Amino acid sequence: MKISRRTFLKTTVGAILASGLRPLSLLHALPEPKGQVREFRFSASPATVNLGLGRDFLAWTYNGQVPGPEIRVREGDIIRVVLKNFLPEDTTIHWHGVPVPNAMDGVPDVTQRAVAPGEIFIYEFEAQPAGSFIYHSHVNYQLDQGLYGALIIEPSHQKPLYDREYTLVLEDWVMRDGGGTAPTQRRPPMGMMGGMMRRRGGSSMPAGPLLEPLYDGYAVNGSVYPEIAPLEVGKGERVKLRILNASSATIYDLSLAGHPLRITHADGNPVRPVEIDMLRIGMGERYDVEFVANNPGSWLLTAREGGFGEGMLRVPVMYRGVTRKDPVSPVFHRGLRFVTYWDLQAHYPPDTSPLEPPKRLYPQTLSGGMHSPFWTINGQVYPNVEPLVVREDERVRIAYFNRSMMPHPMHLHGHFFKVVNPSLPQERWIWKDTIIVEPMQRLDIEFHADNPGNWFHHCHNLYHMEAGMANVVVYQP
Ligand SMILES: [Cu+2]
Repeated sequence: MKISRRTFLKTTVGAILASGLRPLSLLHALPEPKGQVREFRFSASPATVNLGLGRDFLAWTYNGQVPGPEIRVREGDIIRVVLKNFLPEDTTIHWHGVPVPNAMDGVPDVTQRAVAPGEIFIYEFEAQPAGSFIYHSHVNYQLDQGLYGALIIEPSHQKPLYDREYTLVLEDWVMRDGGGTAPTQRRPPMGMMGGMMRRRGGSSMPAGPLLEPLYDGYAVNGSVYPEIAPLEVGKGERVKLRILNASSATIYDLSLAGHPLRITHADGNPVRPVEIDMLRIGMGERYDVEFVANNPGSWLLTAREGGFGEGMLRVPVMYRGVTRKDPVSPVFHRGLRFVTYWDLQAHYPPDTSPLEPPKRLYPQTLSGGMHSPFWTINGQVYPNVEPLVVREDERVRIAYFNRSMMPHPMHLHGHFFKVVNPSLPQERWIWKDTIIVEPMQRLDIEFHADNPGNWFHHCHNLYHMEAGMANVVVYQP
């Protein structure tokens, strides 16, 4: 049933229409899908934004705002996004984490021809499964220029067990015209010149890709502290935070003063709840956490200084009726409770995955950066890479080995994968779609090849991806 819908969507929507055509007339002939159709109209266009600190600057936006509008639908709904490109260059939208049909995945030259200036493209797919996701452009550095937003799929039948919910989109910003591509200081590759040399200007090495910028603002939902409105909570409430890291090159270690956090979902997938004091979240990762508001006051959710999060990201949490002005910061002392991927367990393990050992093994060595402007997988720079060939219904293992001094949040399109954890039975291995491979770490994942097509697989540090750290999973007939 799922297959036929995929095939159906592939053949009927997604056509690039000439500018000015009314796209809806094309769709009137389609049979009514089962879920409710939720239509959104997105204009990708340059716009002046102000994230705080009194700086107006020109960013690239969906509908004139950063982040773009939150898409919130129910599981089983049909999401239809009519994208019109008002930018001076090609664009696409990728639905990060959602296993959409291949033609809807939004990767230029892999799943579609990019949407040229003035063109319209219609994305349409079933909202499945429930969870917290991100949408963003998959062209050039557009993610770091402002083209991203939250995509929330609510469960179809399940009453929320919390009293209040907030979506927090974490964003690293160059607050100048052009965002991440603005002429600004660049971070040299780790290890080069002892990591101390700063580089000015919009380019990096001669003939190389852009190096990541030194960011000058960390925003949450488009506002930099102290401009950001406090998250208001009531005493005794159970509060859910959907934390989405839409940053291009920043990993955060987050802690909320006065309250432990309970992790309930990793990349949208339920995990056995675990109480922690600090949460590490890489680019492209999402965590749902909860806390009980039982400690009235004015508090801060903060990223640790000196981590990869630079410590500048702050979100105030304020109890109703509390007037205290200065919020209390968390203290990042030793002994804070945190978890690794191997401490998490799947909560409702779906049993779709065959239990036989994987048919294919792909070792993926991550390296580069030190003496070259490129980042590589197995020494190869995208697009000059060998594909990861799979057949439908196979179980595939990817063995990462990070031979560099930088963390790489690796992301596989179109599939969730299990994180291999030898100390747990397979049905307890957690499901994710993005995973940080730490410096010099070895880490394995396995996925079930159940979504035919060509799927991008890459580091979610945008600057590593653009510098070559990507390849493609290809289904062989
Ligand atoms: Cu990377």
